[in-house]
Amino acid sequence: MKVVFSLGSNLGRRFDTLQGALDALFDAPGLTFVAVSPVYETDPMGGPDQGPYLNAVVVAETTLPPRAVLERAQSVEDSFGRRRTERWGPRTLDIDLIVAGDHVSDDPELTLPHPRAHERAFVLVPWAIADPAGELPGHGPVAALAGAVTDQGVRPRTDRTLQVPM
Ligand code: PH2
Ligand code: MG
Ligand code: MG
Repeated sequence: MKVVFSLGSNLGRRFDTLQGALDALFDAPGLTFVAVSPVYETDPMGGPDQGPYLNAVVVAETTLPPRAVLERAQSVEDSFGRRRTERWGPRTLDIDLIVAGDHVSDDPELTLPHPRAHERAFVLVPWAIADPAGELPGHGPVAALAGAVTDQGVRPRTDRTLQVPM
């Protein structure tokens, strides 16, 4: 099963946090790296007044159930000092599970696909680069969705490239 993660950081050493998170995600068995997008500097969407984010998208293959993939992502967030406080507030690290194969679920703890992915340029634009043939169940090809979200302040950071995890 293919899984897609969105990584974001707008506090602290943002790039180092994204690289550390990428490495940590693949530290344990069960997830196999497929691709990572370029890094984008993005205007904050929603929430309080807060600084710009760095965002990237990671594609992996897994044999784990979606719940175990989510737990992996949350334990990586916790290890980077993530505090679960204000909704959409600033954070050192956010890892969102965007899709898990073609699973569809409205469980509030794990909604699949991610309920806002189809309208968020900071997810769609990097995802379309990492996985040009990607599909968002219920919404269609990622490349077409990415082309439809403009003016959301998503700029490639060509000076920073995430290393493929070892
Ligand atoms: N994450 C949020 C809220 N707003 N804005 C941007 N640009 N990037 C994010 O990752 C982001 C956000 C909540 O998870
Ligand atoms: Mg999020
Ligand atoms: Mg999150």
